[in-house]
Amino acid sequence: MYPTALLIVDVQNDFCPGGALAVSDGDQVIAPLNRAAQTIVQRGGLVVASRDWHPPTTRHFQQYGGQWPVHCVQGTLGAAFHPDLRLPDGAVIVSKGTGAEDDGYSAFEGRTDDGSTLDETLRAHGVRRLLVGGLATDYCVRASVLDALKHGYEVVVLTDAIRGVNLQPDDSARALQEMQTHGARLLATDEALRDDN
Ligand code: VGL
Repeated sequence: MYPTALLIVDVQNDFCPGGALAVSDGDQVIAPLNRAAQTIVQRGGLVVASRDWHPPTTRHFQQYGGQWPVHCVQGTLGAAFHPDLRLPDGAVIVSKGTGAEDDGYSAFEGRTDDGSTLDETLRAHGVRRLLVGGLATDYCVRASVLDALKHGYEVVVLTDAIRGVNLQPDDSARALQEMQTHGARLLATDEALRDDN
């Protein structure tokens, strides 16, 4: 049996209520993700947390021609993981969007502290199956899931552990549909953990 990894996407202060790019109910993903992280570690799996980690000047931001207000600037409180998120010892952090030209929506574009890609890290641990939750459904979760599928991972999206930006009201629903069409399974966290036994 290959180990499973939990990929926690961008559960950072700026994407949670009160943050610079708050996703509505963004903090509601934390409880199921904490449960999943604990269970995955107990089963010998890996927990990976991605973070948006932008330089102060980047084409990702509106004032430099991009789409978004300033958020998740490297080293700021807004870029920190939400204080209620419990990352287990040994969790791997992947930073993305670190370049001045780089949106960094997908965790597969990021690097760990030792410079590895997410794909290299997962392979090194023998991971074939990914549970994915976090923020935001219609951007970084979507992009990370589609990349994971392209890389050949089996992917389960944790439907109660994601929330979307929804610039258009149905963006998250469409993103979920797209992830499913490309081969992701959609399961509530507790079902996914049962299924992983
Ligand atoms: C995200 C919008 C802009 C995300 C990042 O983490 O999904 N969304 N930057």
